[in-house]
This record gives sequence, structure tokens and C-alpha cells, in this order.
Amino acid sequence: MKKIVVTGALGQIGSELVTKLRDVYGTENVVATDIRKTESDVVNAGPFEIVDVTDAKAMHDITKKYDADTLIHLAALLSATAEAKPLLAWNLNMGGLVNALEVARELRCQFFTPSSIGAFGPSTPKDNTPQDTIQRPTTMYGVNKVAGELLCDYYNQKFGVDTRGLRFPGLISYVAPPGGGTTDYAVEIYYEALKNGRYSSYIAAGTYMDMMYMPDALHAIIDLMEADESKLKHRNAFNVTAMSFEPGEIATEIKKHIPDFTMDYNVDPIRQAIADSWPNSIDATAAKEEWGFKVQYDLESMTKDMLEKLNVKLV
Ligand code: AKB
Repeated sequence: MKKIVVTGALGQIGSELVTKLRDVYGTENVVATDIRKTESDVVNAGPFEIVDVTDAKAMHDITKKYDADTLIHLAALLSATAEAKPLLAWNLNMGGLVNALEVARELRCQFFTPSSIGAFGPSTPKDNTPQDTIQRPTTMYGVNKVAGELLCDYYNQKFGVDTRGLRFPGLISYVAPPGGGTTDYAVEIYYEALKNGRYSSYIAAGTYMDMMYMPDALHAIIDLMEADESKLKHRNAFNVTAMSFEPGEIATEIKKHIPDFTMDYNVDPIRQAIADSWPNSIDATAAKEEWGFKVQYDLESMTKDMLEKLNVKLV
């Protein structure tokens, strides 16, 4: 049985991944860590420790204390926040990652950290973006993600650490709201549709980005971590996606459930520029071939589920 430490456990992915991992591997075998504490199941329903990922010793001590063999490193700033605070992003995203990799090296842990579609840039082919292609991002977040992919490759090649990672698209979930991302509009729109019947999109009409529903993202992390290592050629940076849409298309889908829903646009130039530098849609063939990546949800089934679950949550 795995013994797993998760950093950034109260963030958008961690809030659901910890619960899922506890279901699969047993509550006592999944240690959630974050820089803060909240009244939530992640904190109250199993082992939880406060850890600042820029504190290498603290991360090492907690991983050792629980005798963990797996480290899932999620703590990071997302794209829009990183663009507003580039130096903080460099220090947290890169400093945290190198500390986590050092712990994995010293304590011989299997390692996972997410990359992103943000690892691509304006000179990357925009449609059906290949697995192996040009990566010259123009955002601090993208610079962190490319450097992170390379650093994880380095720790594998140089020290034999079993590092694995996914280039996630925008993740959509009804559990924990995202914070500071460019794709967050595709989460906010569901909340606003249910609460106010309208939404003002900060992303312009016609801007396509890849997205995935959180249950598929959680499956993908576990499937990749369980995959036969000998089959992984792209171990740290698999393109994964479930759908690609622009704001008008998600609005049309929501209207099928809430006929009076309306959307207008109030474009945020900073987040729009980030979105414009990312692919329209990426190719996930390598993930399918090397470890059997698959998804359950498309825009239609995700929208139905999101609205049902959020409706229950918001009453
Ligand atoms: C963001 O928008 O910053 C993230 C991502 C695509 O990495 N959701």
C-alpha cells in the first residue's frame, strides 16, 4: 500500500485528490499538507500537517515522519497570479518544486507534479498541439512549467527518481474554486448561471482552450502513478485533455438547462493575452498510448453534472 504526502492539499486539485486517494489507499495512508488550515474534510478527516513548501527541512521532516513513499507536489501559483507577482511565482513555484524533488531523491519517493497547457507559447502549433513541440511560453507561469518539466526529467535521469507529470488543461470542479487561473471563467460561469442567471466573461468570444472535468483529472493522476514505468517515454509532461471550447459554446450548453441564462463580455486584457498565447487544443495521443489515458466527461455531460451538483451545494 502506498503512503502518500500531498502538498497544496487545500487547493483546487488537492481538495478533491486527497479524498479520492484516501478512498483508494486508506485514510491513514494519505497525509494532506498546506500552508494554512481550514475546517474541511482534507484537514479533519485524516492526517494533516501545516507545511510551507519553501521550507525544505519542514517538507523533508514531515515526509520522513510519516515514512511516505510517494510525494504529490501541488502547491503553486496559477497563471494570472504568477503574471501579477512574477518574482513570488518564481520563488514559490520553482523553490517549492526543487525542495520537493530533493525530498523525493533523499527519501526515495515516487513523485508527481502537474505541468500545464501554460507550458506552451505563441510559437507553439495552436491546433492539435503535438506532445513534443516548440515550448517558448511568454508567461512566468509557463516559464516555471517548462523549467519544472525539465527539472523532473533531470531528477529522473540523474538520480533515478520516479518522477511523473501531466500537462493539465483548465480543470473544472464544483468542490473547491480555482484561484488566479486564466481558465477559471469556465468554473465561475456555472456559479453565476445558477446564482444570477447571467455571466460577464473576461475571456473573449472565439478563444478556444482545453478543459477537463475534475473526476477525469483525478483518475488521470492515479492511472499515471500506477502505470508501468517501463512504458513511459514522456514521463513528466503528458498532454491530457477532455474537450476544447470557447465561451459561447459553454454558454450555449448552460442555456439548455437554464433557458434564461445570458452572457456578455468584459474582456480582461491580461488574462486574454495569456489565453491567446496558449493552444486551442492539444493532442493527448502519447498519454493514450503509453498508459491508457481516457476520459468520461465531455462538455455536455460535464455541464449536466456541474449544474446538478452545484445546485445542491448552493441551496
Ligand atoms: C490556469 O489557468 O492558470 C490553470 C492552467 C491551465 O494551468 N488552470
